[in-house]
Amino acid sequence: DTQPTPPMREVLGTDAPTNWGKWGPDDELGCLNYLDDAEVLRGVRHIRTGETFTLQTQMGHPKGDPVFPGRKSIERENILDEGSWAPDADGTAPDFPGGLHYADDVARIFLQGSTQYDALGHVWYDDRIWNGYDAETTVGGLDKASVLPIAEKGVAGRGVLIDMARHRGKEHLAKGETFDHRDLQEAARAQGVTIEKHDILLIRTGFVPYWYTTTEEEFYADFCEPGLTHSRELVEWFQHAEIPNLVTDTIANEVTKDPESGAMLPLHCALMRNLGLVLTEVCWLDDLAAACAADGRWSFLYTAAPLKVVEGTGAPVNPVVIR
Ligand code: UVW
Repeated sequence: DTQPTPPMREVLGTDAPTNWGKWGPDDELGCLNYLDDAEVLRGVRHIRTGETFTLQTQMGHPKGDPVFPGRKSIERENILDEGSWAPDADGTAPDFPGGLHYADDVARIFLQGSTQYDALGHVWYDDRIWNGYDAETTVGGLDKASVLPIAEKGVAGRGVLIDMARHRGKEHLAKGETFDHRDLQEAARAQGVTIEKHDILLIRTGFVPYWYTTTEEEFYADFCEPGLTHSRELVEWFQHAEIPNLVTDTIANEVTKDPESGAMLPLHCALMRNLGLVLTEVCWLDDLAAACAADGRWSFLYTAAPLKVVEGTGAPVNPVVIR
């Protein structure tokens, strides 16, 4: 295919739906503004049994962590352990009165290198990030729309899980396999649940689990994750449903390459940059999905507290669901 990929503004349309200005000129929370106190209580009303599910993947799994090409798994180094106090050690370990010994680790991580919240300023096109802030504000760290305001707020509300892999009778969706808002609603109907206004939307594809059962070569060969595919109707659907937060078990929450235009990650721009919809990626949804399938209840309280990384492009998180 020799057709050049059009610029993002053409892929999305110059009149693409936007929520810029909706919450004022200084907003850094975007659609999380929908999650007010009443929405938290609506989520609480969907707790029945008290079972809890953590949605983070392990950081530093022996297999390595599923990351977007170009990123790396956490590099964790132990810098103090019992050996630090051995007679032949270098003597730098602190000699605490009472003889206390302790273990310390230091880690180098990609903030987007495991289960994480993307900051609203994480992606952009045409020199503008979320709410119209100048892309210059990203230089050296996000001065605007970093992950910090999201982390300061915390996320809680009614979550609903749509299991696209189960709906299509697959262990995991295939590379490049797509679905849209109509497919989500069809799957929801089959599950007997309704996606309601302001729901935190969780979508299971089985693709992160696939990482743990295949080889690295196979996982990254012709890398194209399955996922939501861009259309104006889909973006309008998300805008009208006022979805605050999209949570998936893929690395990027959308099909990697738009099959129509060839653009990479257009929904990051259409949903995050333009609508202020917050993305949570690389989640582990299998245990939650199994419990939901077992008793047919697909809604619950979803909570998440990403780490408070000042100027961060994103932050690791371990979301907790209570059913
Ligand atoms: C990129 O932006 C490349 O990835 P993600 O938002 O999935 O971390």
